[in-house]
Amino acid sequence: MDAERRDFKCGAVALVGRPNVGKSSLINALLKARVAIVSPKPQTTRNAVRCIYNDDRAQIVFTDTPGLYRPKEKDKLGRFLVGSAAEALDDADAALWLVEAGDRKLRPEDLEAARVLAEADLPVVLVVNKADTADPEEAFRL
Ligand SMILES: Nc1nc2c(ncn2[C@@H]2O[C@H](COP(=O)(O)OP(=O)(O)OP(=O)(O)O)[C@@H](O)[C@H]2O)c(=O)[nH]1
Ligand SMILES: [Mg+2]
Repeated sequence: MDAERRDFKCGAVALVGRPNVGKSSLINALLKARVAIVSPKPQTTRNAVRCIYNDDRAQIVFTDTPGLYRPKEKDKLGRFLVGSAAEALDDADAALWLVEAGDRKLRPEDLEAARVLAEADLPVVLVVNKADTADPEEAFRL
């Protein structure tokens, strides 16, 4: 095997975060194709959707997941959605945790995402999404 092939990497990466944070939009941007449904309404993604990114150095199986939050006992849809996001993490080698740049602090749903990620025990990369919604003046004051 030549050196170039030995350096080739392959892995599975799950995108997780609270509903509406822009997970599906990021998947579409990474793959440069409209593979995931995007809408302004939360709970748009209903199943873990797998898509394959290829370049010269790697093949990455990205999984777009439903948004994480803590569903109430009677919220069957919510429990299904959160369950399928957690299952996607079982199959992943690493996770991207999306939060929104415009948020002034973490919301309860973000903390729920953090809890699920801690249970999954994977390498996690924090992604600050929707960079255009941040107030640059405020960022300097932090
Ligand atoms: N301003 C801004 N809006 C964005 C950005 N990325 C996504 N959005 C908008 O955020 C909304 C939600 O985007 P989605 O990609 O559907 O979010 P999601 O996290 O997949 O949502 P669920 O599947 O419901 O959990 C849509 O109206 C997008 O157009 C961004 O970088 N900046
Ligand atoms: Mg989505």
